[in-house]
Amino acid sequence: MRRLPLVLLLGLAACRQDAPAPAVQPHVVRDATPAHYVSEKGAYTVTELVTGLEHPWALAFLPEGGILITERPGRLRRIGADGEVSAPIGGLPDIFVDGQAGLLDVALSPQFAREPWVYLAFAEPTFRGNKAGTAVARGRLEGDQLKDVEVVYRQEPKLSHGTHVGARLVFDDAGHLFVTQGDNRVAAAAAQELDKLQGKVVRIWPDGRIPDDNPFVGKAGARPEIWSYGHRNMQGAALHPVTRALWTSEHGPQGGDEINLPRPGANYGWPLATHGIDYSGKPVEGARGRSVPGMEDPHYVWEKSPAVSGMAFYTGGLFPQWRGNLFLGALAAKELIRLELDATRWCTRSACWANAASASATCARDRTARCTCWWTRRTASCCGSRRRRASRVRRAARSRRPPPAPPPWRACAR
Ligand SMILES: [Ca+2]
Repeated sequence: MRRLPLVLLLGLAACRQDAPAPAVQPHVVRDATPAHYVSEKGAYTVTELVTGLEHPWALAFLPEGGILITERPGRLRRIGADGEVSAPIGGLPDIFVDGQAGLLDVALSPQFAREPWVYLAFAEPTFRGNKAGTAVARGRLEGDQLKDVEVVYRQEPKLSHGTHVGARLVFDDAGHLFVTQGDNRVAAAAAQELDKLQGKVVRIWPDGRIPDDNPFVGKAGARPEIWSYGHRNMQGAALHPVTRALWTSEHGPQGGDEINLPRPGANYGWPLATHGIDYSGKPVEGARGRSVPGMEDPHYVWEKSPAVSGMAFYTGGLFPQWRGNLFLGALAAKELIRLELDATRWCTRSACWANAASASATCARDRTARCTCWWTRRTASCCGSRRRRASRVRRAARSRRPPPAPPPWRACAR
């Protein structure tokens, strides 16, 4: 029986949004009893390591061992290599805590050994304290204090009353920092407005400077921080381990959770294009349909929303059968979702999304061959019948029916 560290589950499943306040201070669980599961691909065990955390939201693994972990109500703690849980780390910026808003992501500088910056994504209050916007601060970790704390990015104007603030942090290989943001819910249309930062992925340098090659630099009426737009609320983001492209997960309204591969300057549709409906049961205000010309369709979409949150690609060696798979926490479904997807957009949706087994890894290994999974002998066999799948897609195209529905998301365990 294989053992899956709880830290992985904590990082991806994040937390329930209605979790009660902890009755006890966080502490290590001594002599925890492992729970055994059998998943679609392999068996594993889950062992509880720490209990008493309040809305644990994100993890960052320290190079010397140990973990930094955020609690959404505004606490950052260190779980030491010995498993002990620290008191809240001091020096954090002002944080707006209400509903979905609070302290969210944590990430380490890619040069952490030389520059021990800790980056925090959080909801920053207005000076009146009645609204919030997504912000990023960094500070140097010295013991259990953050020193030299500075806000390197902030969303202005701030429109959130505690909803849809994102926010995930991802560094790319060139050292840029991506920040995902929500539409603040009160401002869904703002996701289409390029003079606002709601509903956008932004790309900055870690000190807050704006890269010269951002897609809207020098364009009148557009914020130069913007990388992509038309997003609803992205709570997950990760770099693909091989293509190194940014992937994001996004909450739809009622239905229509999405995975996207944000490209510079592209429009991802919200609220004009969506697979979901409003919570009232009516169409989303302003929506024109599931797909709108000139806007990007999702790379993957859930018709029924599991409420996808944090995400990560599995690259470890402990579970070779999961290598290259995408894992997502799901707040409503309370699941850890495992998806097998293709590495490139070119071969997705109507064809390869139903691929099984090592399609993702195979695609990922050969970037130049594009849809390698479709043509290589190895993947053809792991995808099942290539001929049958191709036939299904062609039939769908001729009849003008939508392509075959993707398979239901796959949970690793209940
Ligand atoms: Ca979309």
